[in-house]
Amino acid sequence: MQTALTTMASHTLLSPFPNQLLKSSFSGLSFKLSPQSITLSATTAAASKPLTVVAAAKKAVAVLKGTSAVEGVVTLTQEDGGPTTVNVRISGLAPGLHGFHLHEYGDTTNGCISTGPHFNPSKLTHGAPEDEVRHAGDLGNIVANADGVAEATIVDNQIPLTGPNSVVGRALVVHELQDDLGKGGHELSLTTGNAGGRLACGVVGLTPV
Ligand SMILES: [Cu+2]
Ligand SMILES: [Zn+2]
Repeated sequence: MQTALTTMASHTLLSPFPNQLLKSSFSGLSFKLSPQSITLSATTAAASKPLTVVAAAKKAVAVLKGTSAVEGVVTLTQEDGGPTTVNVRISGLAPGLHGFHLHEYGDTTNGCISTGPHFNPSKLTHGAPEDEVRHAGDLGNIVANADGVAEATIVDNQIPLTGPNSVVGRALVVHELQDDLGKGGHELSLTTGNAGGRLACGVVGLTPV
């Protein structure tokens, strides 16, 4: 804090503004501000644009758990209206492919069952992440290695962290079986990808950027 005060004092001396103005702007600053806040205030005084960019970055996290040993952590980050980057690490899986979706509700009162169907604001049928016709929540499959660990980075345009289709408050679910991406010919292919039981799930919640 001593450093911050010293910095402000030297800034005051260098300022071309009349003393009266300096006094009022100086007293308007609270000394309870963290160093980061002081930096933002200084940035705002110079140009307001950088502050807008800082405010638009969003980050969320989901901690996945179920009734078995399957568990994991998934982080979602989105910058300024761009795509959402999803970082996945889930352990305790059988080696191989597992369906991975964003489900409609962040409700786990009855375990992963109460998270409802795949998030589907456009009312389309189930598909692959790269398909035009897909649920917004269709994130495809993740692959567990021989140790039962699946790690993936998914970049997707249909699961924003802000706006009317925000996925904050909804849930991520990892499944027992491979998602057939709508192409398996099973009666469940066009709704769930026939991906079997829900092994673990977690509600997407905001976390500091
Ligand atoms: Cu699912
Ligand atoms: Zn789906």
